Amino acid sequence: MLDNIPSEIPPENLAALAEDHYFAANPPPRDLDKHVALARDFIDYHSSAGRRLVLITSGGTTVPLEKQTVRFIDNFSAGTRGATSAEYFLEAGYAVLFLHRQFSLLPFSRHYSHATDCFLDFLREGPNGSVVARDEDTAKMLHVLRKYRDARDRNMLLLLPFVSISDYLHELRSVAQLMRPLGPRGLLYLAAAVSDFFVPPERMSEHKIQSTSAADVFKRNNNGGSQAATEEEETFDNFDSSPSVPRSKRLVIDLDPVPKFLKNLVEGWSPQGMIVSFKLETDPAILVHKARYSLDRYQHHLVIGNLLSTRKWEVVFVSPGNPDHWIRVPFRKHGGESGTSVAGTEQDEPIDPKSLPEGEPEVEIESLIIPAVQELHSKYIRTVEDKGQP
Ligand code: 9Z3
Repeated sequence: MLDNIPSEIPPENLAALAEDHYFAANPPPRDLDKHVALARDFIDYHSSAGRRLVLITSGGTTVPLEKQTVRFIDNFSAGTRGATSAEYFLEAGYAVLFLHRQFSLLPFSRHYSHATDCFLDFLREGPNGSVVARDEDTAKMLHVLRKYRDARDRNMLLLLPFVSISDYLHELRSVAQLMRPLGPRGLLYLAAAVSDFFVPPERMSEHKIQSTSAADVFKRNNNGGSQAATEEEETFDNFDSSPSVPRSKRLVIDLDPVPKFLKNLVEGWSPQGMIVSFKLETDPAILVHKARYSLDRYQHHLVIGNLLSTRKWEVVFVSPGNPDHWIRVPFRKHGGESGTSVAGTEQDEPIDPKSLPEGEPEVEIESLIIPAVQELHSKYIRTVEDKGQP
């Protein structure tokens, strides 16, 4: 990506160089200016009210394979963590700027937008052609609706969408920079599942990647080429385990690593805000180690580690100078002695996913995460205000 770099450039400047190069080479999303204007008004409004404001990132980023994108790489994230956290932050008095993957779960509407919780299932036809909530769903729906309306009417919730990894990074950088006036009252809560790899624009096809060479033959003939309109001989090799598939019919995707911006987020984009990031792993043996590594490397104030399989049941808080702190929803061990329950911080190892009950936990873990983050944020604000710096 960055060729011919003089060897005497110190590593911290290299990161800045990689950042500049990335943002210059990858075009911003079409609506960036519009989003920045909305975010600026929102942030200024809450900043002058002296309110705390959290920027939540939520959902997965796509990795487009073509400029006119037909195909892209995606990930599992539905945005449950981000959307649920947003509701608890609002409950705690924070203004919420919700930077989310387009069409992923949103605060409040998430209760009625799953495939299994389709909103139409909660409605019935009322008198005179009206549409009403079913009697058994009315109480909950009214509760959710009131909270949603209250957040919107008091201008406490701003929703900004992104799609691709480059949209996400452009939006995050711009919005984080706008948060400066909030000082330590600004909180970044990075729950989006962000791709580590991408196709750089110079290697990205403009048009849909073709699965046959039929278009090449067509183009050649229309350009007055002399080759016959037959497919060229395929070369077979034993490059991988499926040598019977000709190389020219495979799609080999070569991805570059996304430059690591998370440190710049602290130092450059949002130097006074508190930064909380999530670390996702699938292997319990490395979770805490990787979360500590992220904390040291990126100098965030808190890294919340979670495992794909148990993320709704437990997370671990890793912060500088503190022991690892596990947060768990109470549950009864599946297959264990009857009545054995594990909760809170009793156990300092990841739970064995096989011991978890089937289905979803009764308590949303975000109802425990947000008050704990809020407490750390209060301490952070006090420290900054007392000492004049974080
Ligand atoms: C998380 O770890 C989130 O908790 C989840 C939430 C993505 C697991 P869902 O949307 O899932 O509720 O379905 N987010 C951070 C993931 C991530 O990409 N982290 C980076 C990493 O692990 C560091 S910022 O390297």
